[in-house]
Amino acid sequence: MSRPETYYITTPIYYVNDVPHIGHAYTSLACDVLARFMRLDGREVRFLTGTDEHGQKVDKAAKAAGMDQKLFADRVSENFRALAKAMNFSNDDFIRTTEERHLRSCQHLWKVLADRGEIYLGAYAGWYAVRDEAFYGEDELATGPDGKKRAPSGAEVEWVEEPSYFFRLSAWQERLLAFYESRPDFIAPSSRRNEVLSFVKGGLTDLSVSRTSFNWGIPVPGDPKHVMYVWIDALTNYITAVGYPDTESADFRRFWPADLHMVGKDIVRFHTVYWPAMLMAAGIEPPKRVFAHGWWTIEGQKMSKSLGNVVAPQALIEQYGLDQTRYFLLREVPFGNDGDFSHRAMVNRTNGDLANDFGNLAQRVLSMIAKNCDGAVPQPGPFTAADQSLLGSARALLAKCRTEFGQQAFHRGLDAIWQVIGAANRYVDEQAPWTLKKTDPPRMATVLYVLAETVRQLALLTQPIMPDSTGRLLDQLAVPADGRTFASWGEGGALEPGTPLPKPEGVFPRFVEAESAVQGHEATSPKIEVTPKDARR
Ligand code: ME8
Repeated sequence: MSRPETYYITTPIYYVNDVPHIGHAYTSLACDVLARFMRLDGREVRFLTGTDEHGQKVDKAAKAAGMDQKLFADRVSENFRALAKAMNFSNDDFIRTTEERHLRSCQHLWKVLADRGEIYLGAYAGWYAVRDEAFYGEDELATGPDGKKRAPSGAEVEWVEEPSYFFRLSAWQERLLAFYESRPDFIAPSSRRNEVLSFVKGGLTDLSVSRTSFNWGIPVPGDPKHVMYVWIDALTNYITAVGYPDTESADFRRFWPADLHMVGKDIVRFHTVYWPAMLMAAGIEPPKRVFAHGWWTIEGQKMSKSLGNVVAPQALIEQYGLDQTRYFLLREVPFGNDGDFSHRAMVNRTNGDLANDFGNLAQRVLSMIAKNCDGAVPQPGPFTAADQSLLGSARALLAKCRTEFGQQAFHRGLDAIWQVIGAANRYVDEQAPWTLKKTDPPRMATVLYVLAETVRQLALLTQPIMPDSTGRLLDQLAVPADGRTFASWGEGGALEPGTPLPKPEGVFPRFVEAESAVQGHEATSPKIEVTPKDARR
């Protein structure tokens, strides 16, 4: 048997100066959904996340906390592991840049670049923003009302003058442009691609890649007064995790180049300019794609510690549920755009899309089967055009989602799925199985079979987004563990008439309790009852 195709996906590694918030959860969630989708679709997946632990920003944060840098990093890194657990992320690895494997990898890459003449010693004199861990040209800065110079991100900059090694980035301008030209899908969405192209066309200067004014970093081989610039260290994590410097290792050969680096729009330049240039300079293939998603604000405001509006994913999970949080984040905003988080929107998605639409569909179908079909998958008769139309539209969803998720257009995939959920709810109303129960029981059995089969496929396909709830739904349809991948899509995995089904129970509860406490919330979605009326007939 031939080995499955691979899929290597990465999140940014997060700085350990901060508590994890929904911004971090968002990027990793998008990766988790793709990783789960690809596994279900038969790929051998490597999903990597981790923490970025060196550099001046972490050094300062550790000092402010009065702690040893490594102990500080150990502690904060744990919070990101806890986030991954709380969010049910299925990462295969969690890398920390303070690990031995990473030190080896970074120092090796450095030596390769130095041996190839891509790195030289000089002196840096210019502006640096610790918050962004980035160098800025004078022309990029603005002076605020307080007289302080600031980077485009709003971060304060300071003047830095110190001996430094440089990477010959300026020599890579034309080769980078040729690379972007040959790989139209390398940077997505296209707005970001245009931004990067114009930045590179504007000319590149050599990049300072070492610092001497502090020591919290990986020592430069042969010149340990220098520590590597934190971004060189950080980006290298993506190859460390697949075995670099052993480029002949099975992992490296199988998983590199990565299929996708998922990042936020704030760090596009590092991933699409510096990183491919460094890799090409070292004779390593660049990743296949970088997707930069948008920025979350909170109730219309920038999320910040000073405003006290940082949303902790754990708080949302407690309030609304894990899968509700996962669904909301990916559904609410077209992936790639900026989005605003509000409790009202969260309640509307939880109650509208999940409880009313998907939950109610599943619940009424399963309850009717439990009551009227001896608690077993009903035996269908011949299918009518309406039956075939519903089954056909459910069946078409996998191909649609392969395309949309493959382009990271989660919102479009989900929209297509919810259209089928809507169609299935209309079909229930039109077919009125509660009436057929009296007038035509065999037809009722067919209708309920068509619906159960539709729910099975909807549950299969939404597993990557809502693994827990859909798992319980598939349990209620008695779908065996080995029948839950996309290999069981369509007729091949269809429900077997006569299979006994467990007692149904709702999986998408309505958010009621604190609803009145949600500021400004009006009940925009119709109330539903916990046990739908149809089910009691
Ligand atoms: O930049 N909305 O780490 P970081 C959406 N260590 N996403 C957000 C967000 C928001 N409001 N805030 C943060 C670093 N993010 C480097 C990365 S990679 C080799 C090194 C997400 O802790 C988004 O993905 O500052 C952003 O790119 C990332 O967190 C920045 O995390």
